[in-house]
Amino acid sequence: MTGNITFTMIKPDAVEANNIGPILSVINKAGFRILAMKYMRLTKEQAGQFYAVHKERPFYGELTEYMSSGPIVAAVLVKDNAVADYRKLIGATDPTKAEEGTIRKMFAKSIAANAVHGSDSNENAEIESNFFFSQLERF
Ligand code: IDP
Ligand code: MG
Repeated sequence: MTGNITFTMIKPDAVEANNIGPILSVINKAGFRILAMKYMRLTKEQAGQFYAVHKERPFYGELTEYMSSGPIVAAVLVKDNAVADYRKLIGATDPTKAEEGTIRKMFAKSIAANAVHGSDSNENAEIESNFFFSQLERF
């Protein structure tokens, strides 16, 4: 199957709320194929590495604490125009500003605990996928 990749995580709040299944269902119904997937918990150091681009932001400590507070689902998704289409499907960072029908509107609890991650560029989709998955884990 052809297409571009994007990288996503189902964040600790959505896992805790038993929303792994419902979120994967929305992702599949929107036409994304799962290329790789794992269920795991990040250490605070790993969360800090993943979000290193936000190191200087005031919420960095809160974000890395939160992202290591419980298990997450990490996945690589494939679809034509995957990065932009997935950003559209997840909605705005702040769920109060996210459009109806978006994953964050349906499942997010707050601007920090906002249910899912989605890559913001093809370059970051590659970097983020490589952070979590080897070639042997991609199908
Ligand atoms: P994005 O996930 O929509 O791309 P980014 O600006 O890249 O948003 O921020 C990364 C993550 O940091 C967000 O998904 C959210 O979990 C958290 N975050 C962003 N802004 C805030 C904030 O103002 N307060 C607390 N957490 C934030
Ligand atoms: Mg981002």
